[in-house]
Amino acid sequence: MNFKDKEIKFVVDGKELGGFAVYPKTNCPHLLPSHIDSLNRLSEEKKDLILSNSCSECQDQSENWFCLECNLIGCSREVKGHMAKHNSETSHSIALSFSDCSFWCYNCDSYIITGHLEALQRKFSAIKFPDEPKIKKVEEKKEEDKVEEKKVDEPAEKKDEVKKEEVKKEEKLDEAFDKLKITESEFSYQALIEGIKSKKYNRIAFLTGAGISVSAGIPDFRSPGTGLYSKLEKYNLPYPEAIFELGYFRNNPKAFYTLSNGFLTAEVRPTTSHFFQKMISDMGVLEQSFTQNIDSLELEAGLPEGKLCQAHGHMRSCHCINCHKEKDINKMMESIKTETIYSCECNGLVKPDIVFFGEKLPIDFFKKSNLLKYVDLAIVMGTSLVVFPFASLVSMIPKEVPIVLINRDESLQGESNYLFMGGDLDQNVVKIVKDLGMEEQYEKIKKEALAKYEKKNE
Ligand code: CNA
Repeated sequence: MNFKDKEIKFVVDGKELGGFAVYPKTNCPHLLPSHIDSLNRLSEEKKDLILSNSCSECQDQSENWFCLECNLIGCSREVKGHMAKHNSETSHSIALSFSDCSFWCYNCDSYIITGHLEALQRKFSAIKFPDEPKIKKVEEKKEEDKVEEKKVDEPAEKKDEVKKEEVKKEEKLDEAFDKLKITESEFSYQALIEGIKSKKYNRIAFLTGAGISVSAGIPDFRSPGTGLYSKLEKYNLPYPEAIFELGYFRNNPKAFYTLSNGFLTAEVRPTTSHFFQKMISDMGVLEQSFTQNIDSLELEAGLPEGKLCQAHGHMRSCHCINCHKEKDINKMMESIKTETIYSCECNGLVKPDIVFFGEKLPIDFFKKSNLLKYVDLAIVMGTSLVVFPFASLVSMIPKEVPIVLINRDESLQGESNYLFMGGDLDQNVVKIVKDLGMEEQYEKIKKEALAKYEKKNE
């Protein structure tokens, strides 16, 4: 990985990966003590602005910046660029992003960071992405008490039966755990469990791929026999990746629409790995989850949107590839289900907002990748790590930070400070949850998320 000056290109082994990331400047000459004062005031007196705000010019609420000079709020260049316009009209240079609490200098045209700013960034992040309250609601407590009372009333034979069932379940789990392959390289499984339990690791990152959704019923790409790429013969593609290539899509959209029916339209529920991430988030120790998946199952599991970076986009919206107008996602899904091509009034093809090979990754990916410099544990799950630039995220994790890979194949090798948990992903995660002694919290998260899911799909 090679960072050049400020606007850097992702370069791995001399190969440019496409897309740009921005490395923060540490000596911005435009940052003044008055800016820090303004930020302190914001963190004390105007906290609400960090949570909800709109652009002073267009009222957009999706991605806004806060000018440290005059406290004006303006939308980003990804929206209508009103903060950039403000800078060109006034030369007020430094702004705080309400989306991810980073700082940008319009005069340096770069992200900026200093010790002061870093501390403030943490403060704002804590306001914006607070831990969910851990105090149980009175009703919940009453329900739990009722269950406990019921247990006490059960007759002795029933209790024995339940106990036998539990022992059987434990034996089955132990059998499954025996098949898992744990390889330690300077970082032990015990250190992982103790470090999470004690919250020694309190800035955890997840890097995930298709493998985490396989047990939901969505095939991955590359698993031999079951992966999507091994089922593409009938589409007569020049090579499997063509199905997700923009150039190929322009000339042969039918192939994408036909293949996506079933693959992208199936009703799927989150898996063990998604609930596990929500559990880590609820503990207040999740820095960010980066995923290559487009299924949004992390959100279905209850992960807050701000904690998730969907590097390859998602299926929650769609656009025309010609005039770039946003189109109706329900219509898109209907078109996929009926395998008919969805075209815009301008005759352009409509494509869901997933990143095809040959397209740039969302700006969110490049912004948030900077967070990896601050993580203290990285958990990589269900990915072959062959798609770039996502795979290059691993090299952005500081050397001293332990990496855990949970995957059938050992897609990372030669790392130090590294733990490989081979075998089935779900079983490995169940083992971790069990060894953390957090089965109850996990089950509660799962129950709540599935209940919400069922209600939504009624
Ligand atoms: P991939 O290359 O198919 O790799 C998946 C990895 O998961 C492999 O290394 C498998 O060994 C591993 N794996 C699969 N099942 C299990 C299991 N049960 N237990 C343990 N390990 C398992 O997929 P990547 O994510 O690395 O490739 C990136 C592509 C895949 C991205 O562009 C995604 O958009 C794309 N994709 C996404 C989805 C989805 O959203 N669910 C599905 C299929 C492909």
